[in-house]
Amino acid sequence: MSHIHSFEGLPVDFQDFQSEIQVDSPGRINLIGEHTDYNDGFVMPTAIDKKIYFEFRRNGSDHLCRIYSKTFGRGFEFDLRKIEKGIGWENYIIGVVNELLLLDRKLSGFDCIIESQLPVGSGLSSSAALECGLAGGLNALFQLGLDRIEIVKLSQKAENQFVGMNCGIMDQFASAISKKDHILKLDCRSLEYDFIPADFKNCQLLLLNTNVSHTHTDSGYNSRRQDCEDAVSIIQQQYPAVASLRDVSFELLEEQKNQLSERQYQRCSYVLEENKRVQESAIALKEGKLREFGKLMYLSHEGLQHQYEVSCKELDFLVDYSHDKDFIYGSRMMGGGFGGCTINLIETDQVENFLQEVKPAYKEAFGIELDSIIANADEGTIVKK
Ligand code: GAF
Repeated sequence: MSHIHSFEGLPVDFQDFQSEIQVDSPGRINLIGEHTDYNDGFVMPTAIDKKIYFEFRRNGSDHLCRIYSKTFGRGFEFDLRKIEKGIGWENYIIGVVNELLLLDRKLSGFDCIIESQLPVGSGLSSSAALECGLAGGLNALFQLGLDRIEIVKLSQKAENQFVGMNCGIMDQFASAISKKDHILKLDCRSLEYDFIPADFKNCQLLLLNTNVSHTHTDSGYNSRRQDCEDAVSIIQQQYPAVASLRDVSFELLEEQKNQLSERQYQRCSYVLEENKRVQESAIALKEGKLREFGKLMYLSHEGLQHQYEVSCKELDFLVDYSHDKDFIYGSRMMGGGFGGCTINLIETDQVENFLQEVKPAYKEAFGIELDSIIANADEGTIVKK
């Protein structure tokens, strides 16, 4: 028998909710550096101005936790003494609570109201926003003394262990650590980072949401990660010092090509090339060379489509559609893939015209509405008392 109980509608005693802590927890975009994080590589994400909002209060119980989503119009309650897996979004919440308990942090009963601006499955990482927002809020509510990096790590662990998605650290890091009007450049091995001004001059970042999600959390994503890890294990037989693809040069990969399957070789080539593109992109953006950065975005997409094989026909359609438009400097799929959004660097004064053209074209091709979001680089998790 499950100890997690779902309920519909706002509980009566939530109607006059006096919160002790409020948290604004953002979604993220990634400019470039896809599927590199779990290979100890480089990424360039930032939090955006689309968020999940939380309100927290202690409820006087030792063990009862009640969560209500205004967005879904329903909620659930669970018991701190009987942690077990739930379904769907419940696991991001219970997973974080579980990690806090495993760290021996003293929690007691709490109530939480959540409202989200992040479309689920769009690749804006509503999951990391949920995890980091919850962890940040409970940290403040119960004065747990965790720093931001600890929050990032435990949120990632919750997703790996409890949800079963072997994600890297990028999404949680971006959601928690970003700085308004800046792009993070993160070394996922050392966790060293710096900020690049998000100065896109006459351009903006436009997200096009395919509104498709072809695979469930996991299989496709986890199997790509497995391909990379298997390749590393093979290379390690001759080069034991190689701990991840970060330690593999282009020369070493060529030398090892015959030991690897064609698929493993393609996955590895993509990762090495994408890491190089991140370095080049950081320089291009710092120097304001937006066209150069845009070309790297297109190359990133090509690699994701053909070598890493995580794109899909809807994403490819949108990237192809942008290609001959001089006012679009770059376009690529963003995030884990198999659906979600493309990210486009587009001249600001062309956005409306372009949307009027691409939306009906997409609808005609797939029979699905295309949604659009202008994404601005924003601050990571904000906790307010
Ligand atoms: C998902 C994962 F959660 C990230 O860790 C990252 O690997 C990304 O896909 C691909 O770059 O968002």
